[in-house]
Amino acid sequence: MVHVVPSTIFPRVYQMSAWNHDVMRFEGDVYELEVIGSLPTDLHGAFYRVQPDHAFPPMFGEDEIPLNGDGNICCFYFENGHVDFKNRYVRTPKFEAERAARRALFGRYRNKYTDDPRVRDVLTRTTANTHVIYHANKIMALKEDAPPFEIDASTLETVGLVNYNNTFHCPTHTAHPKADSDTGELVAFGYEAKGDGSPDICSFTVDKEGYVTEEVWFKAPWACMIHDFWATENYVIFPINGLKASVEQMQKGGEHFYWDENLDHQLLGVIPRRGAKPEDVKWFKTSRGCYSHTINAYEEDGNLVLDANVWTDCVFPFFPNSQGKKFHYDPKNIRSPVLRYRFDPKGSTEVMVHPQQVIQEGVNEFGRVDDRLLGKKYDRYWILTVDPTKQIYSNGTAAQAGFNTLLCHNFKTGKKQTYYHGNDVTFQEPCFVPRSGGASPEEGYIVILADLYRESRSQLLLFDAQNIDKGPIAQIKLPLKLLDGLHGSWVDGKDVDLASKGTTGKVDQ
Ligand code: V55
Ligand code: FE
Repeated sequence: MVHVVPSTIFPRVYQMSAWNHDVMRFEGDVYELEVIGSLPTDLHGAFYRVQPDHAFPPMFGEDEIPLNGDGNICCFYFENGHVDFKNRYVRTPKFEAERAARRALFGRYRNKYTDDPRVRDVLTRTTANTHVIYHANKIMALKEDAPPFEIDASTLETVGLVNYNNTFHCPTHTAHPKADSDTGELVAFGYEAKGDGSPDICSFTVDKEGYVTEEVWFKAPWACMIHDFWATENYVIFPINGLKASVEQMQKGGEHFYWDENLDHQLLGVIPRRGAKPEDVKWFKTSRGCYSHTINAYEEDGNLVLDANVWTDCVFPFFPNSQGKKFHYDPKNIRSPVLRYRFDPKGSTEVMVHPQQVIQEGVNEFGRVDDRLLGKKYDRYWILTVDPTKQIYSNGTAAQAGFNTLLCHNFKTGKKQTYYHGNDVTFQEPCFVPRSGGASPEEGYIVILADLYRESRSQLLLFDAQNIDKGPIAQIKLPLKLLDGLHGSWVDGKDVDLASKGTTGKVDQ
């Protein structure tokens, strides 16, 4: 009898196409990238960023969602006016097990009940696909359902799971921790911290040596996706939205989250950053919407100032609503204005917190600041927006926003600058790069990936951060097209060296 091996073939029309149209599955190096324009020669460091990129056809085929791809990290290493590129998957237990089997063994996004029985005992089923950051001599790949994975800064090899020198006690870790540039601390949290569907949050701080120094556990009013948060000098603030976790739904083989369309409000959970007790948390009500990413926050005259884009409906249309219906709204009607909240953290929670100001109308996402100003008063943020007067390239997908424009907002002048690269181009998240030599805040560059669909290539654009409307000062050409990815970080050259643990493969040698 002939033994028939099922062929490896990815579904062509699937929910993944709500965002990522395809898979890349590529690992490799490109030495000495082509550069149009000229690079500042004192720019020394690396831009790391990650994309979800299914290594194997997903177990649930067309019903897969884009958040479940395997973390595939790339690095653009800059030195002496040269740029080298490297791309490598994170070696998670999931990636390794599926590679050995040459097929998917893990089921749905954050649903262990759908996994192949032979992988029930793995350490973690995370995909490590959401952010890459630097802290305490380590490059870390993050996903909010698991501890970080350390990545070698030069080779992109996976070093292993991070436990903060055995001081980390939470099974989950946000992909959006905030670094405090004054203290060198990393302010972070884990949610669903006592298991799938638990409303428990563990709010913690890692010091500059990589040890957990603050840790407080408390319960949110309900368990939901807490994808990002705000941190100021003295407070941390958790946005609580209607993307609720349901163990019942998971056990039925469904998604981890559902959208509670009957919820008429959201919450802001405020707790002191230092020395907090569980009973110190205060829950402020805010208007209906869907929190996703924050931009920045600070304290002013005893008030908290919180900036974020807030979606008018469920940010992820592929999660079902409470009736089990997916794609429950028309993505053309959704908006995501940038809002500013200002309220007294010591004030009454009986009073609803309304946004003080709409800073930017329309569809906006992936707002970033000069990270040295996280938690502090700041002048500028850079964000992706959709300019409806220009071509909105959607890649033929159901719900891709088509971010065609990079926007810089200046609070001090009230002025905005924008940049449109051309038709059939979409942008990925911008990242601020400080100018070398102790430059003042917001002096530096913006790096941003542009996906050139006509040429099937991606290009990393480098802007003078304060003059994006003048166009890129350099365009770094890639010979391949990356997928729509998520987040990334600029890491200074000396930190790249500190975070390089391997002995081989240094990109610049
Ligand atoms: C996001 C991304 C995730 C996730 C939860 O962009 C939220 C938001 C790539 O994974 O698991
Ligand atoms: Fe994110």
